[in-house]
This record gives sequence, structure tokens and C-alpha cells, in this order.
Amino acid sequence: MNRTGIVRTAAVTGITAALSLATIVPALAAPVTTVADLDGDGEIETVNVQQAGDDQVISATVNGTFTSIHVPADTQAGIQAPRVADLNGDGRAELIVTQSVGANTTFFTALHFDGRNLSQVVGADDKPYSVAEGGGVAAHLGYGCTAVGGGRTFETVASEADNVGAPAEQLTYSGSRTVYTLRDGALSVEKTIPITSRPANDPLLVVDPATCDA
Ligand SMILES: [Ca+2]
Ligand SMILES: [Ca+2]
Repeated sequence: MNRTGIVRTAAVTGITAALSLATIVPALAAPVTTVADLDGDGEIETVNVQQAGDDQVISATVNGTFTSIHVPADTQAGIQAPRVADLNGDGRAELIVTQSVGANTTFFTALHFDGRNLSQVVGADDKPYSVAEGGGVAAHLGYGCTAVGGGRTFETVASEADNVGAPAEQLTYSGSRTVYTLRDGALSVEKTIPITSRPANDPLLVVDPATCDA
């Protein structure tokens, strides 16, 4: 058995253990909290996340007013604290919320505070936006931010391996890097850069979510 096989077996055993534990103890995941300045006034709000059936409820009190939103959750993976980001560099935090956790890939949605309520960031198609991170060997997926002027652009990479099975140092990926601007809770595409057969360490493929930190 090669090393990859051993790692996979260990991961599967871990999942099985987690599943049987969930069967014995069907309790709801414990609520989690994080802190973010949602309205950019310099005061930090507490953000609570709680499981509700197949959903998660994300809530906060901003400037004395309570707001909450339901979004789908991955009940098997449990409730996770959102990542606190500022995708456009305006000083108001966005929340990157885990929606589903796969073996290699995690899907997130983004929330913003519109001045009154928390709402889902929408894409150019006006639908709730979702971004993937990870991909294992077969794909290279993720997001990051780039400082532009006084603000930031939000950038995603979505690519697939051209040659799965090749030695790691020979793997190349093709897909695209998309540059977005976020305004009033909506992402619009600034440009899409094609990626053609580039190694994983190519600057076009490299994205670091920490560059979006608030
Ligand atoms: Ca605040
Ligand atoms: Ca922001």
C-alpha cells in the first residue's frame, strides 16, 4: 500500500468513528461564536452560529438591533465558526460560512451586513454566492483578496488537474482565476483570467484566504 492509500484509510476510519459517535449521541452541535465589526463602526460584534435542523442560524446584535439569517449547514461536519473577512476592504466585515465539507473540498457562502440585516452575498447571477476551497490532487480551488487602491478585489481559482496520476512535481492545472468586486452585497466580475496547464505553485493558481482577513 502506498502512502496515499494509508492516509485515505486513516481518513475513512476517522469518518466511520465520527459517524458512529453521531449515532450514539445525536445531540445538536454546540453553538459557536466569533467576533467581527459588521457595520465598520469600530465596535466589535459577537456573531453566534447555532444549528437548527439542517440549517445553521447566524446571528448578531449590531448597534442594539438583533439580526439573524438561516443558511444550509453540513450537519455531519458540525457547525463551524465563520471566517471573518473583508472582501472589499471597506472596514465592514463579511462572514465566510462553511456550508458543506467533502473529503477534499469545502464549500462556503458569504454573508454581509447591509446596514440592517445579515444577508447572503450574491454573485453576478443574483443568486447566493458559493466558493470552493481545496480539491485534493484532482483540482485546485480557493479564494483570496488583493489590495487595490484603498480597497480589495476578491479572487477565486477554479481549476482541474490535466494529468491526474502524474508525479506531484509534474501535475498541471487548467481552469480560471476570476477577479470580483463586492458592492452592496453583490459580486461583479472584473475579469476572468484563463489558466492553462500551470503548476500548482504558479502565481495564477496561488490564493491565500488569509489575504481576505478583516
Ligand atoms: Ca460594529
Ligand atoms: Ca467589507
